[in-house]
Amino acid sequence: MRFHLSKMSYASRRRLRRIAPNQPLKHRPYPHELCTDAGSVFAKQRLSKGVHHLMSIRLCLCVLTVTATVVLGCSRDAQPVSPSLTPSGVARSDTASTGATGSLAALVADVEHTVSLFDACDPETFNAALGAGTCIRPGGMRFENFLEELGRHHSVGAWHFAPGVVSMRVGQKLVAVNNGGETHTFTEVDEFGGGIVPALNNLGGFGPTAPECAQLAPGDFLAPGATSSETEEEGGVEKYQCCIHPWMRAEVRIAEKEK
Ligand SMILES: [Cu+2]
Repeated sequence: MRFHLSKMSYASRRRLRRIAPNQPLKHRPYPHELCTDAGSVFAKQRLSKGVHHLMSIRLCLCVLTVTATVVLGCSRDAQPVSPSLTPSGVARSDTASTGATGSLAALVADVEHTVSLFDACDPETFNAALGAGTCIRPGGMRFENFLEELGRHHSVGAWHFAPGVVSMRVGQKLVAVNNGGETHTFTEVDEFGGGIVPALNNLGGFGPTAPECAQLAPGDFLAPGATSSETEEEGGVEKYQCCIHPWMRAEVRIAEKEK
């Protein structure tokens, strides 16, 4: 019982701190003290020994209820933190807690690093120029503006991989997700190069088609919503690009496993 009261007091302090963070902690009553005070006032009004006895039972029940709540609450707080996705979509191994069970190595191996493939195609103008179904997202950049920006900047910012640099470890999974409205590829290349659409290559000045882009299989094309993944087997730096929009690029830095 002494252990439970001690644990309840600690958790109650935490709960009160959340409610009123600027108040000094030592002046705030604990929940079991509130129960005791209320019980004392009530008992004095009755002035009966029997009622005192009844109140003692009530107080015990009150303390037990609060203790059970605190213990359950502490149990939930003690859950290990699962690897989570950052806003950029990358699961970071350093956000993983070792928790009470399971080894750090197992948690690191389970981490996925996601690269999102984005675009901003306008379905009306893209489908009119390139064929029905080319773009299936709502709104976006008109096709003529897309070509103009590509010619001027040799890239179109809304068409990109995010993040552009991924840091991960051997044994972890690299996942590509097409969150755009057009088909893209996430193709590993030895060196960044041109894609498979001559008009875009010429407009952007990307040079000859990368050899890996010239050997694409049907499964290498990721439709909107599609994903691909692979587990990295060895350390080093890998380059990935879209073979349709060659300025969409990512560098993946893979560290060796920790011994
Ligand atoms: Cu693309």
